[in-house]
Amino acid sequence: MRRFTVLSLVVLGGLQGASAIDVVIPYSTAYGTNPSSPGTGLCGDYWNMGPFYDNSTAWAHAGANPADATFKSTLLDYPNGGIDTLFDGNSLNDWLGIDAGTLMPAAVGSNALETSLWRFRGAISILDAYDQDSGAPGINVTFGLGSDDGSGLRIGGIDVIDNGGDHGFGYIVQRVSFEAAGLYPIDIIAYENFGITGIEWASSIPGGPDSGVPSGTVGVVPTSVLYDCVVPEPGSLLAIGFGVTLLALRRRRR
Ligand SMILES: [Ca+2]
Ligand SMILES: [Ca+2]
Ligand SMILES: [Ca+2]
Repeated sequence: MRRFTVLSLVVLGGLQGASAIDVVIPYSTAYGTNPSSPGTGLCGDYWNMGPFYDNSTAWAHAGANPADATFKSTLLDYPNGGIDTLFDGNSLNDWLGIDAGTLMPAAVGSNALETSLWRFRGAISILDAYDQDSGAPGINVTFGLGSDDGSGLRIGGIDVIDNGGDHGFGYIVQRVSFEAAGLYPIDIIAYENFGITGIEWASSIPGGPDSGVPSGTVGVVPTSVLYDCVVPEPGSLLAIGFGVTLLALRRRRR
């Protein structure tokens, strides 16, 4: 009995220690400095596919197969507001709520929610003002990702939250340290297997609605800090950067 107690304490201590360590996002992963105009949300992709039981399989499917539909995600809070989940008999339109009108092709909106895969891509604008902790290095921002079933958050290509698997609605919270202010790539996956489904992406950045977000965060990540996927992937950004450099060199030679 005593041995069990000691072991439990060690396991608990280990978990608390792990969650207290920031995930560091280097500035080298950023697209560059912040845009001057506010963002309008992320790009959403949808596949009528599943079930998935881990994030790597879901991400691999999304990477290898064209989406069945696309939409604009102004707030990653589906279903909208304080309700965490909808029954799978509801339609994709019901679930997307305020963003349903952007679904292309629109006919896909009548699909039921059972066995669905979603991906949300673009960029997030990080300002010095978002720093939660002046005593810790970098710009410290807390993110929470809640889902039924699985979900995952990558920033700058780095795994920040793995809330994967087949499970009821629950949040995982993780603090991040951004090396500097700038525009950082966002990639979020979510999938529904059976029963009920929902996703919410919360943070310590003010301005978004409080849809019942967890401690350490203040609301859903606000639309104004999110930029859609016209922002190039890091690989193509390099290509564009290279092209611009070539142009500059040619101009200089003239
Ligand atoms: Ca909600
Ligand atoms: Ca700090
Ligand atoms: Ca479910």
